[in-house]
Amino acid sequence: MTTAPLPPFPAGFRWGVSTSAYQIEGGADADGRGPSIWDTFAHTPGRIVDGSTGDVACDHYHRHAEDVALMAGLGVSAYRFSISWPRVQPGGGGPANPAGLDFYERLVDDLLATGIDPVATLFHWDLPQPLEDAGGWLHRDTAGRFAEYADLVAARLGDRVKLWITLNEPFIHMSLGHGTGVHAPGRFLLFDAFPVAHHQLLAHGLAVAALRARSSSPVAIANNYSPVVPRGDTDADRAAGLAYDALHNRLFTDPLLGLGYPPGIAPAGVRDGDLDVIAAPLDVLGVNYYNPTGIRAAEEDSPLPFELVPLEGHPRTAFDWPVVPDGLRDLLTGLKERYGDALPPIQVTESGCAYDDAPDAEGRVHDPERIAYLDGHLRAVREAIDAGVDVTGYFVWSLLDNWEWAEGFTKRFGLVHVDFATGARTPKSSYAWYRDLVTRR
Ligand code: PNW
Repeated sequence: MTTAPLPPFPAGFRWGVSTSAYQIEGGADADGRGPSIWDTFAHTPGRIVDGSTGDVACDHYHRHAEDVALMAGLGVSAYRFSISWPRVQPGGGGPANPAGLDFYERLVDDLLATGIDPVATLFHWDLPQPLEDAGGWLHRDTAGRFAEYADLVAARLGDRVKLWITLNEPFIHMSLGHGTGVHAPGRFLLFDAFPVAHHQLLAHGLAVAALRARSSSPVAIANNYSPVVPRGDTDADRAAGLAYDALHNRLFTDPLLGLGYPPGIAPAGVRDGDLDVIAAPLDVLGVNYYNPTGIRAAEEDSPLPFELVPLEGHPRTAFDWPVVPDGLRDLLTGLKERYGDALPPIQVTESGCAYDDAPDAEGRVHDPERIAYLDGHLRAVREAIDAGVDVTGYFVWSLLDNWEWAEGFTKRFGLVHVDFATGARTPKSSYAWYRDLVTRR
């Protein structure tokens, strides 16, 4: 690497790494955990490209001490993990399973003892299966169940978690989980999936109130954003770009920040008062960014009003996602432009890339592409800060290679390589790079 050192970041900037429960924990039947929609989905033949499941994943449930030690070695100031709802409430309701909360309490206490801020996401897509059987996110009652679960978690950990994140990427959970069926629960509803947006947002708002009643720590939501690059220059292409932007980038954020649903998108089932619940003040906006999206008008016979087009002229990751660091800068400055003073401070809660990393003959894992990716995206964050956007943290997705949803074990996002046959962890060269960056600050 011959690039210049990264410019300084503001004092107190939070440097972190992210993971999620189903992707790393394993321990699927341990200590009273119940099934989630991802257990059901992964065990359904044909859903996961390599036929794998998260039954064992990185076995973090049994190796969390080793993983906290890896973070200590990395020198990060924060760790974003998610709490598995079906560990805490195996049936999706009722009293807590104490053993489930015990696990997260040990993790949180280990982190604090190591000087790492625990950042807990309450829902990273692993809905308890009994709630899905009762209608899942298509059913309004699921929002209330989520607030009860948030209350149970905050009653135990409210004094120690340093930042709460209610939901992870409600857009991806709606679109891939319920629109196109690529993710659990595997529903193919296309635009009939909109109630899933409203009920997740309602769940978020009710959970904000539940968390504030038990904890003085700040509260956030982590949204996925993808700046739209219009492709084609007809009016129909431009209209398609705006329609996709409203869907991906504004459907959740507009109501969260008090603007209501974008015109033309009105989920059925919105009741009086719901928008006030949803617009509960946020302390932090979590931004997950991977890549922009090329959009043009769809063919006449398409069920969708837009078509996604691959963006040419960029390096690509093993996911075939284009590497576009400037997209992150434009996203951050665009959020500031659109929402102005209503925009809370931002933390980039996920940023990272998949490459086909493998140990060399000496057992070392070299991932210069990941170093270049992170370097570029951090420069983009720095540029956004210079342009007046209040960005207060950055979390690399991910600490570990892990179980990448429908892609199973085929996509490696970690700073640490994991041999999925043995569970052995090997820090990659990007781990050393991020450590040097973080510890110099
Ligand atoms: C996010 N897309 O998911 C999730 O929060 C992580 O759990 C996941 O491992 C990570 O990004 C990498 O995929 C996404 O198709 C899944 O645009 C799909 C998309 C975006 C984000």
